[in-house]
Amino acid sequence: MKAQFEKEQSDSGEFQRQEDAFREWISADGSTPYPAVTGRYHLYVSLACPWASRTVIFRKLKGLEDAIGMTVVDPIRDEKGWAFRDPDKKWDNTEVIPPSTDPVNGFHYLSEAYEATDPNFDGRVTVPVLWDKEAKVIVNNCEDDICPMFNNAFNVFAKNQEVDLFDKRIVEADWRLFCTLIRFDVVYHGHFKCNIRRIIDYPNLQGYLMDLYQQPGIAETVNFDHIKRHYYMTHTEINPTRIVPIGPAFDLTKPHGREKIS
Ligand SMILES: N[C@@H](CCC(=O)N[C@@H](CS)C(=O)NCC(=O)O)C(=O)O
Repeated sequence: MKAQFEKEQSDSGEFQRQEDAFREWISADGSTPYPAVTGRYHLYVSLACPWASRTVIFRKLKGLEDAIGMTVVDPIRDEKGWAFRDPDKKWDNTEVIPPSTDPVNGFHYLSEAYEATDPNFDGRVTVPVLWDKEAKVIVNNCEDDICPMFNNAFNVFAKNQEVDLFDKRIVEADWRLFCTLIRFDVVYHGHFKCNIRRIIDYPNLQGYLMDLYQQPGIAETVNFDHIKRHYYMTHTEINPTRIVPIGPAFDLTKPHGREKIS
């Protein structure tokens, strides 16, 4: 079968994810070229993408919302890739919404950020992107780097300095798993046909998921509308009708019962 991304297919047919192209580091000590300066960097994310969502969570937990701006791309990706669209105009299978202008750079497509950084870039344009507003280049497009960078480099002015996200009770690995679990029943179970069981069928996993969801600030980083419209409307090879299901019905705000295991 022809792969969705032919350049990323191994000889034996496995998906070999492309290497992230930009891996520069923001320095905590103020050294150049990327000193940790408030207001200088901007995060481009999709709330549908699990990797990008991890950076959104770290930005939130470290209290970096004032220090690092953020723009959310439209959840639906067509052949031109991630685009900026007016969030009040919802592309919902009835009408194609043209791109709007990103407030930081005037971009219409995220590919313009890649182009500005490396005119020869010919890989897939992915989120998250950490953009330097001063140098006008992408500093880093790898979630594995951006999360620890947010955790360490900005401690000078982070509001939640006492929260060390890497060695307290809830650790980085929990947030990584959270971003997968939260998408499972909503998208992976139906759209990706991973349907032997749902997370909700595992009471301990569901309790764990709800416990993380109920941590301060986390629920507002989760956008089920974006998650569902992204997957069901972007992967037309899997869902040619682009119909987005209304369900499943669930309530992640119910008591999680996890105090029993503390
Ligand atoms: N290795 C990247 C992965 C990011 C990634 O694959 N993002 C997906 C969305 S979940 C994307 O932007 N895909 C664009 C495309 O496939 O065209 C990271 O760690 O940040």
